[in-house]
This record gives sequence, structure tokens and C-alpha cells, in this order.
Amino acid sequence: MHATWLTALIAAETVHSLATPPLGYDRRLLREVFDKRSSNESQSSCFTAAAPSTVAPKANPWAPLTPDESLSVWNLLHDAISGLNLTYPTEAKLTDNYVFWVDALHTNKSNVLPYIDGDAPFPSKYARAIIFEGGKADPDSQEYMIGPLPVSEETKIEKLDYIYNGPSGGSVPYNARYFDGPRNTATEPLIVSIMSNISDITAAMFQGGVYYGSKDNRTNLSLTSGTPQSFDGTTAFRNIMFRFPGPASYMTPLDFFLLIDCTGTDASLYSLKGFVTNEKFYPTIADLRTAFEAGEIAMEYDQTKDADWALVDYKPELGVRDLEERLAPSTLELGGKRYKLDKENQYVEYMGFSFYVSFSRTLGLMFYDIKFKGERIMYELSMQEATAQYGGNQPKAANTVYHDTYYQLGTEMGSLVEGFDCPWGSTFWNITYPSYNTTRVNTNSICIFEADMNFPLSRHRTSSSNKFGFSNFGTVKGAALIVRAIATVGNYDYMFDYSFHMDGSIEVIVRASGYLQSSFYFPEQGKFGPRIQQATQGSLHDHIITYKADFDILDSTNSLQVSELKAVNQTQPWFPELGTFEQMEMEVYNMKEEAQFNYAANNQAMFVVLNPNATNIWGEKRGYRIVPGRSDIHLSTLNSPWSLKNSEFAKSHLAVTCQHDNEPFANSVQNINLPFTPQQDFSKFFDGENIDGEDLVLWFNLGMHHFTRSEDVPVTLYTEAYSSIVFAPQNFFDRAQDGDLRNRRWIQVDSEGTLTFEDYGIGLDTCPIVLEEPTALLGGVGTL
Ligand SMILES: *[C@@H]1O[C@H](CO)[C@@H](O)[C@H](O)[C@H]1NC(C)=O
Ligand SMILES: *[C@@H]1O[C@H](CO)[C@@H](O)[C@H](O)[C@H]1NC(C)=O
Ligand SMILES: *[C@@H]1O[C@H](CO)[C@@H](O)[C@H](O)[C@H]1NC(C)=O
Ligand SMILES: *[C@@H]1O[C@H](CO)[C@@H](O)[C@H](O)[C@H]1NC(C)=O
Ligand SMILES: *[C@@H]1O[C@H](CO)[C@@H](O)[C@H](O)[C@H]1NC(C)=O
Ligand SMILES: *[C@@H]1O[C@H](CO)[C@@H](O)[C@H](O)[C@H]1NC(C)=O
Ligand SMILES: *[C@@H]1O[C@H](CO)[C@@H](O)[C@H](O)[C@H]1NC(C)=O
Ligand SMILES: *[C@@H]1O[C@H](CO)[C@@H](O)[C@H](O)[C@H]1NC(C)=O
Ligand SMILES: *[C@@H]1O[C@H](CO)[C@@H](O)[C@H](O)[C@H]1NC(C)=O
Ligand SMILES: *[C@@H]1O[C@H](CO)[C@@H](O)[C@H](O)[C@H]1NC(C)=O
Ligand SMILES: [Cu+2]
Repeated sequence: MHATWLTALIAAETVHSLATPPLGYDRRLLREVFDKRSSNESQSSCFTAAAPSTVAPKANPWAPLTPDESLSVWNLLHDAISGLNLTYPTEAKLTDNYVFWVDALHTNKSNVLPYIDGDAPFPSKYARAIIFEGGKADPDSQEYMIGPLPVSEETKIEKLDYIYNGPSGGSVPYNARYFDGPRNTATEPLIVSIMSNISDITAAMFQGGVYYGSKDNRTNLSLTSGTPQSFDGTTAFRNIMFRFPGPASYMTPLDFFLLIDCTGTDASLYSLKGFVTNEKFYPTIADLRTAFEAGEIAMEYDQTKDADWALVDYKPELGVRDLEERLAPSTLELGGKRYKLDKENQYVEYMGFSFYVSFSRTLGLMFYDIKFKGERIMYELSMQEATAQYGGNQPKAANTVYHDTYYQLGTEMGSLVEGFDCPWGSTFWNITYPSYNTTRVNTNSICIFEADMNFPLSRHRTSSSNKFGFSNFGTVKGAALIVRAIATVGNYDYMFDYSFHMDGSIEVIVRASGYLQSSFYFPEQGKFGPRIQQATQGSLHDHIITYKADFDILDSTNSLQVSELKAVNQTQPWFPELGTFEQMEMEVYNMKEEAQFNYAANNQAMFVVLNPNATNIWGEKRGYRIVPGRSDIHLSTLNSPWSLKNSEFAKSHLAVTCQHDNEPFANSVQNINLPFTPQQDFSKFFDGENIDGEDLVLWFNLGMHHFTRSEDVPVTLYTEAYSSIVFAPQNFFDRAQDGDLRNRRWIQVDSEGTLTFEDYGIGLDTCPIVLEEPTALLGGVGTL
């Protein structure tokens, strides 16, 4: 490899950079642009040599549905013999039965283990389908399981109740079900009639802004309403906020809210609950008009109509930075890819690690059977929910709690830009999921790459009195394999990273960028966030990202050991002058029962998942430690009505339960509209079961308290908005797993003072200085 070649390559990459995709893009169009671009890239990039292939030991039993499977499930559901009486979704009305979505059903662990660890047959595959049943006398949303697949005489359609612990299993009351297109459409006439009536008022308040309906060409306000839209499924409501439309409408909110009741499937019964503006409530149009005519309603600040300030494009007016025209440093897998893939089975091998990848339309990436050097560490590692809860003295912020699985977070994982979202030369995988009777492809939406950690994994220089000041000097390269996807769910771009480190540790990281859901600025509302634009306040909120880690340290018999650091007063006879003195010691015990718990104050407790029946060579129990990282938090409010009992998983740092086939998920995807009567109540998992020496599951939260700032404009920055956790071997091995790595340097000085430099044949050919002149580079002890 030569420097000139590298320079030429970098120049080529610059030329091939992708133009900014058009705003307000059609997703299909964007996909085409990306596809064309990636095929051009594969002709020109020098780093696209595919990863070596491998063959998974077993076919992937967690795989998503294939296009054939999902089409046959779709056809079966729509066949008259199913008795489901389904209408094609794009033609459906509220009072029809139609499919919301279809996905693979989570495979029971009890069926998988005998297959992956033994000779049992491939576990039967099932689909799950959520069907909106507006055609029933008591309309609801009902979930079904369909299997076994492929569809045959034996395939049954059964109600899927067993994964939920709420009162009605897989049934969600109509008023709490996902607020989809038909429900939106049903509320439109009421909204239009109200807003047309007061168009003179909104025009006076908001620079001519009016709403006559989303399709009316006079309309120049847009609207949004968040969740929850029901508390218990008996009623439904929309707390609507108006904004200026455009690509950055999240950043141009208006101080005008319309609250409506939209209970039931008969839209003629929907009604006005009132208006809110300037922190006052007006129950009727007449009340609003009276206040308006009395001059009590006027805006102190104008919202910006042109939101160019909120776009992530080049802003030359910010100035020029010296040398910034040069290409920034990049991770390049210069030595060739060091991981192997079985693409068909979505199976990965890297530096002793092996694991399967799967995908769910709601949860996104999932990892199964994570092993290191052939020994199982985790059965499953998956994201379970991305919650965000806001605060503010107006209906939208106060009312907003998001569960992003409700919006099918997985399907929002979109194309990644090579060289920016992921390093040049990364492996890109597609995501596929059923969409009605077809299968949709999000191209290049998962990337896999090995990255330089840019710090050594380990290093030491032993001191000596010789002229170099050391006798031995070892340093080991730090690298990790990262699997990444970015889901743009409405305003936010959540980046999910799963890192597999050389020493056997596993790191989970989530980052957030994208638009704030902001509010209209009021000078006295600083307690809900700062002013970030002329008329915009960044709304205070929490992000809580819940994950499941089904540890199987060697096997499914595990315990959760706590080592609490205690300050104790004691005496030591050889220090008589001290009498009683304080020092620390560990109190070590296993947790006995399922529990939701927090990290100890000052992190003075270590939590280790271990196998009570396996010891290392030193007789210590083999385990993995839970190492808290950045911003491992839980929700700030534990008793808010908007997240009362449907967000229990977000209310502690950690939780541990016994693994059960009927408790695969922390949440249900339509739980958001049921805070009082959840379909899935995570707190019910904790029913006193013993966890000591059982198959246990660790649930953990990452996130951040989003103290918004003007630097959230145009979008939140990944540098600050991130959270992480590490799972690190704790007496799992007999010693650190770095001794077997040849990507290291070992420098010795013998008794004659001769220095030798060992590189194990591994180096960067374009930078040979170290090999030629080690003494010059190392220097030694000297005086100036
Ligand atoms: C791909 O390369 C061809 C040939 O150089 C060029 O005509 C085409 O515009 C490129 N497409 C994109 C999307 O860059
Ligand atoms: C099927 O659903 C439609 C509404 O989509 C309804 O009019 C019809 O009565 C239903 N048929 C049966 C047999 O339930
Ligand atoms: C507007 O609303 C007022 C108060 O509800 C009502 O009296 C009036 O008839 C409405 N006007 C129109 C044009 O709908
Ligand atoms: C809305 O449209 C009207 C009529 O074209 C125009 O006068 C007004 O400036 C527009 N207001 C906004 C906020 O776009
Ligand atoms: C809006 O629609 C009306 C009726 O369809 C049409 O007459 C009018 O020209 C349109 N106005 C604009 C600005 O497009
Ligand atoms: C991703 O999907 C595109 C379009 O269907 C296809 O051309 C491409 O080969 C797929 N890529 C991978 C890695 O499977
Ligand atoms: C999907 O359904 C639509 C509407 O019924 C039909 O027009 C289309 O042919 C179907 N496609 C497939 C692949 O079955
Ligand atoms: C140790 O003893 C000192 C002096 O009595 C006391 O102040 C301190 O709180 C004790 N520490 C602990 C951990 O009990
Ligand atoms: C595992 O250890 C537990 C307690 O440490 C013990 O009760 C149990 O019998 C052991 N199981 C096996 C299979 O060795
Ligand atoms: C999975 O396990 C649950 C709970 O034991 C059971 O009800 C369900 O039928 C199983 N599902 C399949 C597909 O075997
Ligand atoms: Cu945020």
C-alpha cells in the first residue's frame, strides 16, 4: 500500500459524495437515489471487498418473515375461510376490518434451545398480525398468531394473547388502538369546521395562517397531536397543536391548541373540548371569539415562516474554519475485513465472537446467541422501547409521551450514508418487512464495520533505571466490531450501536439527533426549557431507551450477584495509633427475587450476572459485569397520568426477571394509549419469583434527560446526546483476553541495553518509520 494510492483514493471519494437529498422527499425516490449511488460506489470504492463468508452452525431460527411467507400469510388472512372479513387497508373505513401490520412472531426460547444446542428440529415459525376490527359490534384491535409456516393444512389463525398480561390479552379497545389514516381522516371534518369558523382569528394571530383542511389550497397551518390519545380505551381525544408547515415544522410551533373528543367509530359524535392559547383555556368558539374581540389574544412574538435556520445544510454565514476544506479522518479497514458473514442467516463471526442478527418492524435490530470463543454469553440482546416524555404548561408538551415501537421504529431504519453515517467500506445490509401483500426493502439500512478504538486496548511500560527508562513495553491495538442502524421516528434520529470489543466485552450505545419537539416561547416558562429561536422554546423531556439482555452465561442457570462497597470501622493491631479506623470492603450476595432496581448512589455496587456452577481456574464464579456508562437514567416522573402504568419499564435503571416464553417483551406496541389499563404492565413481571440460579433476563435503560439548548438548533448533536452501557467479563476468563492478539507492539531492553522491537509482522506499510528507527521514536530518559 502506498501513500499516493491512498491520496488518490481519498480524492476519488470526495468526487463521489452524494448531493443532499431533496427535502420533502418521497421515500421511494430517496431509496432510488441511494441505490444508484451505492451501485456507483461499488464500482469506484476501493474498500468494498466483501467480508469473507462463513456458514452459520444452524439456520437462523429468529429470522424475519421471507417475502413468500408474508404473502402467504396475507393471502390466508384475506381468504374467506379465515372468517376475518377483511377489507384491503387502503380502502378501509373505521367500520371495516383490516390488517394493521404483519411481522414474525418471536420464537419461544424453549423451542429454540433444543435446536441450537441439540438435535431438535428447526422450531416452527409463526407470524403475528394486528388486525383492526372496526366491523365488530364492540370494535377493537385484535392480534393473531398464524402458523406453523409455511402455510399448510396445519396452519391456524389463533388469537395471540399469551404475550400480554393485561385484562384483554391481544385485544386493544378501539379508542386506544393505533391512530392511523382512517382515524385521522374521521376527525378532519370536525377540525375543518371549527378552524374555518375561526380563520379570521388564526389569521390575525399567526401572520395570515389558516386551516381549512389538509387538502385545501388555502391552508397554511399544519397540525400535530401526540400520544396518549386515551387513558383507558373508554374515550379518545386529540390535543392538537398548530405549527407552520415545512420540513422543520417541529421547530416552528404556534401557541394554539385545539382539543377534541374523538371517541368511537361514529365521527358525527366527535366534539370540541376547547382551545388553549397564551396559557388560557376557552371551552367554546364563542369564548375564544369574545376574548379575541376584547383584544386579549395576541402574540408577543411572531414565529418564523421561513425555517431555513433549522435545516442541516451548509451554513457559510457561520464562518470558515482553517483547513476545513480537507477530508476529515476516516476509519478504513486497511488490512481487509476481519469479520465473516453468513448473509442468508444474518450470522456474524468476529475475533472470537459469533452471533445471529434479526429484525423486527417494531423493535429494530435484535441479536441472538452471542458467544465468545464458543461459549454463550447472551441468548438475546434487543431494544424493547424508545420512550420520550415531555413537560410544559400547554396541552401538547404536557400530554406527550412517545413509545416509538407504536410507530414501528424498525421500519423507520433508513438508508445510511457511506463515509458519514458509517465508515467507507462498511458492509451494508437491507432491512425487509411486510407491507400489505408485498415486502418492502429499506436498502443499506444496517451497517457492519470494524472500527479503530483510537486508544490501545491495554498497555504498560515497566520502569527501569537503564537509559530508556523501561525494560518492557507492551501496547495492544484497540478495535471493535460495530453493528449500527439509525431510525428516524418523526423528529428524532436514534442511532443504535452494538459494539463487540476484542476483550469479549459488549457495549450498547444509543445516540439521538434530529429535531426537538419544541413549543412556542413564553418568557416566563423557563422552567420548561430555554428560548432557542425568536418564538421557539426547546421543550424539556426525558428519553428512556429500554433494552432486554437475556444473559445465558454458559447456560441458562444464572444468578445476579451484588458486590456493595461499604465503609466500615475496624481495628488493625499493627496500627495501634489509629484505634478504630474506616476502610472499605465488599458485601457480596446474590439477589433472591425478581426486582426493579437502580444503580447504587456513587455507583458503590457492582452487579454481575454469573453462572453459579461454573468457576474459572482460580475458583471464582464466571460472570459478566454490568458496567454503567453515560447517562443511564430512568423517567423523572413516576406518577404522571400520561405514563401511569404503561411505562413501568422506564421507571428504574435496571430490572431482573425470570425468563418466560410468555414474557418476551417489556412493552406492547399499542400500550401508549392505555396508561391506566395497560395491555402490558411490566411491573406485573415482578411477582416474587426466585432468580438465584435461574434463567434470568436483565432489562436495562439508557437515555438522557434532555436539557434542551440553543445548540439543539438545527438538530440535537450526537456528541452530547448519547448513552451507553458495557457488559464486561468478570472472572469469566482466567486472564484478560488480549494475550492472543498479534496487533501489538512489544519492546524490550536487555541487560546490555539493547532494544528490540517486535511487531509480529503487522503494520501499516505506508508508515514504516516505527519499524526502521524505533529508538529515535521512543527516545528514552533524557534531560533538556
Ligand atoms: C453513476 O455513474 C454513472 C456513470 O458514471 C453516472 O452517469 C450516473 O449519474 C451515476 N449515478 C449517480 C446516482 O451518481
Ligand atoms: C364484513 O364487514 C363489512 C364491513 O367491512 C360488513 O358490512 C359486513 O356485514 C361484514 N360481513 C360479515 C359476514 O360480518
Ligand atoms: C361558528 O361558530 C359559532 C359558535 O359556535 C356559530 O354560532 C356559527 O354558526 C359558526 N359559523 C359557521 C359559519 O359555522
Ligand atoms: C397564508 O396564506 C395567506 C393567503 O395566501 C397569506 O396572506 C399569509 O401570509 C399566509 N400565512 C402564512 C403563515 O403562511
Ligand atoms: C385553489 O383551488 C381552487 C379550487 O380548486 C382554484 O380555483 C384556485 O385556483 C386554487 N388556488 C391556488 C392558489 O392554487
Ligand atoms: C438490497 O436491496 C436492493 C434492492 O432490492 C438489492 O439490489 C440489493 O442487492 C440488496 N442488498 C443486499 C446486501 O442484499
Ligand atoms: C396486492 O393486492 C392488490 C389489491 O388487492 C392487488 O391489486 C395486487 O395484485 C396484489 N399483489 C400481489 C403481489 O398479490
Ligand atoms: C466510623 O467511626 C467514626 C467515629 O466514630 C464515625 O464518625 C463514622 O461515621 C464511622 N463510620 C462508619 C462507616 O460507621
Ligand atoms: C448449580 O448451583 C446451584 C447453587 O449454586 C445448585 O443448587 C445446583 O444444584 C447446581 N446445578 C447444577 C446443574 O450443577
Ligand atoms: C410459546 O410459549 C407460550 C407459553 O408457554 C405458549 O402459549 C405458546 O403457544 C408458544 N408458542 C409457540 C409458537 O409454540
Ligand atoms: Cu431529546
